Amino acid sequence: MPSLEFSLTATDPGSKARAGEMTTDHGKIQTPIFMPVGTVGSVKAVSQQQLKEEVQAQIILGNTYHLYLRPGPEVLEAAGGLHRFNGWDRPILTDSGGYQVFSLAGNRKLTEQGALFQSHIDGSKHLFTPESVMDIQRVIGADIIMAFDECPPYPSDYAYARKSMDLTHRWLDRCVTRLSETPDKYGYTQNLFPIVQGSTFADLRKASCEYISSREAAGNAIGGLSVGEPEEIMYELTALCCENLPEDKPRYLMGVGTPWNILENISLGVDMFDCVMPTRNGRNAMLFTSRGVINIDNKKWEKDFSPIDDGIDCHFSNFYSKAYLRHLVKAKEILGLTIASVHNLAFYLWLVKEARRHILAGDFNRWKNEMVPVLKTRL
Ligand code: PRF
Repeated sequence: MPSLEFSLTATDPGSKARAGEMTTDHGKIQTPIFMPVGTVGSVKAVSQQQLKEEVQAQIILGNTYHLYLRPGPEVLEAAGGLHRFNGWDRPILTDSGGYQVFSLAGNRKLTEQGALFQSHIDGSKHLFTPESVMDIQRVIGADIIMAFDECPPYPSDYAYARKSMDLTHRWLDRCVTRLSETPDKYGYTQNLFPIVQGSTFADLRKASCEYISSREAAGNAIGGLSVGEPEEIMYELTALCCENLPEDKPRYLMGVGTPWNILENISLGVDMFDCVMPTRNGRNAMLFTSRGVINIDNKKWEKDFSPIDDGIDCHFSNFYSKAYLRHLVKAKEILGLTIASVHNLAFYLWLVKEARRHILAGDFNRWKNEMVPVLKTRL
């Protein structure tokens, strides 16, 4: 089976931004792209139909850690994979679980073999290895699957960062071997993306990019950023990684970020993003709009009957008013969570679509510099 294809459509003359197109067996993805996070196989508070029609999502994310614990590989295998299980027939990417083990599980222990951890649901003990994580991702059946890595905390000292990076590289080799020994399960190709680590150390990041690039994967990810370091440091390291990763493969910056983080990182050469921010912050009354950031809890919106955002192409955002959404949030109505999540996701998808349009038009950098202060405005 042919693997994922990526072609560059245009590059921005004023920055390193690129517009491209990725082809998977579940359809095409136009880049730069934002991927809504559907941790347990569901984007919280948002239906698959809303993801297609309102948000215009092209690809969504799932988490190996969560799906392995619940519903578990047996159910997913019986369903015929996650696409069949949740009805999402467009591309899916799954994260490998290492990151979630370290942010969620109790009593975790890292060894050469893998990560021992206790479930955050019932305290049961489990071992993730590069091999088991590949096997689980085979069963889940995502189009893009992530290598098993360790994301060192910020700050980490040089010795720890180096040891951790070397372990991530050895784990990558075990992932590649396991994947080559196991066939695609559901008749379409699953593509492994390796992950660059190296904490905040330029020489480690460069070495990691070289190691990862030599595996000639269909795409490459940048991990270990947006873990508490200052934004300027993140941008420096993203720039360095983009310069040292192949030009002709998609670059995925994991777990980033705010709308302005996304525009800045697009300008450095990143093609793919995911983050819980639009959904998680949306459920906590924070709205991202084309005019700036809104705290919908604030009394100032009580009688503001204007649309949530008439600057983007989403029916929910154009139809429901700020005052009505504020009322739903105050009354803890379930619909409030849905409207806030759909709007924020639609806004993120609108933002990357606009970025792509400006890259194609050749004026991305000028637009980005105008847009960033607008996006940061507290309304
Ligand atoms: N590794 C993996 N998933 C991740 C990260 C990582 O470093 C991050 C870091 N921002 C988010 N999600 N596997």
